[in-house]
Amino acid sequence: MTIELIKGDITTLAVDAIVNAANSSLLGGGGVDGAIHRKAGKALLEACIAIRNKQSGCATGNAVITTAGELPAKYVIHTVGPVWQGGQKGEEELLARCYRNSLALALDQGIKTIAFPNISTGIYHFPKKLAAAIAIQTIRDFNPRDAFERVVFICFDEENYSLYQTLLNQE
Ligand code: AR6
Repeated sequence: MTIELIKGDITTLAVDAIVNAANSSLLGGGGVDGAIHRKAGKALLEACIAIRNKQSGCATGNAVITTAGELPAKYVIHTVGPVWQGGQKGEEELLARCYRNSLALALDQGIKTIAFPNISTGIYHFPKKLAAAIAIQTIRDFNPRDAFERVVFICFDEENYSLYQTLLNQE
């Protein structure tokens, strides 16, 4: 597995799957979720509504997969990160579960290349450095990691990008 770091917009990536930092309604929102829904168009929203009708949305830490509509990626994996509430509400484990469950879904689907945004570090206020450390460790610990050719961390803001650069270079 190659771990890659990119600075930019996840909606431009032609990977097998991009991960969306969604909310439990699955109906879209701001941040990266808004950008993904805007660019993917109606097919994505309809796929999300179909999942909602079957299983009433997506719980924090879980993930669901849909078509990617008009995006260059083939699939969107929607995961719901925890809202940071000070760190005593299981936020760290819930964030790790987002990465783990997204990879498990991808594995089931035969996905080889996948890109993650910095889940929970925007509107949900998870501390960026801690979130980056959890993201990297969870990806490195995933078993079987050889199932994936390429895992991309895509950072939209400079602060996340430089945190990832530092942490990825530490080993
Ligand atoms: N490409 C990649 N990363 C992006 C992009 C983009 N186009 N746009 C923003 N980011 P956020 P959260 C980064 O707020 O904290 C939504 O309303 C951004 O810089 O999108 O998990 C959902 O519906 C930040 O580092 O997600 C939920 O209600 C990261 O994406 C709620 O926000 C995550 O920021 C989820 O909050």
